[in-house]
Amino acid sequence: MKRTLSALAAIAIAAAAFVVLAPFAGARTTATTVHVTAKDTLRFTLSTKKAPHGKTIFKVVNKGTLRHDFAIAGKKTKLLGHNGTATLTVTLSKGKHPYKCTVPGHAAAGMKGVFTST
Ligand SMILES: [Cu+2]
Repeated sequence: MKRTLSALAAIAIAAAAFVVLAPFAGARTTATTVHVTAKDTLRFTLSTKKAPHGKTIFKVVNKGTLRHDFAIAGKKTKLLGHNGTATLTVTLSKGKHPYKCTVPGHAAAGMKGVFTST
């Protein structure tokens, strides 16, 4: 009888732990993909400028003829030529993260913005 009770208690504790910890485990493994288009108007178009914090995957395509890159959170893609693509995976903390093209003059001309991690 005593053994059955402790076994039941162990199951109850395990179930409770799962309920408490599962949402955190889910947040850690869920990644958001953001599609980024670079254009010669010296602007970026993002499929979304806001996502839950954590792993964020930026899939960048350069639709311009000038060369562009995409930099955020201390990481950047290689320089992309026309129709060039790159994937940049970053782990973003909660808050605002500025992004930009690092080609001289481009960010100053408007090739920049702010991505918000919620
Ligand atoms: Cu650029």
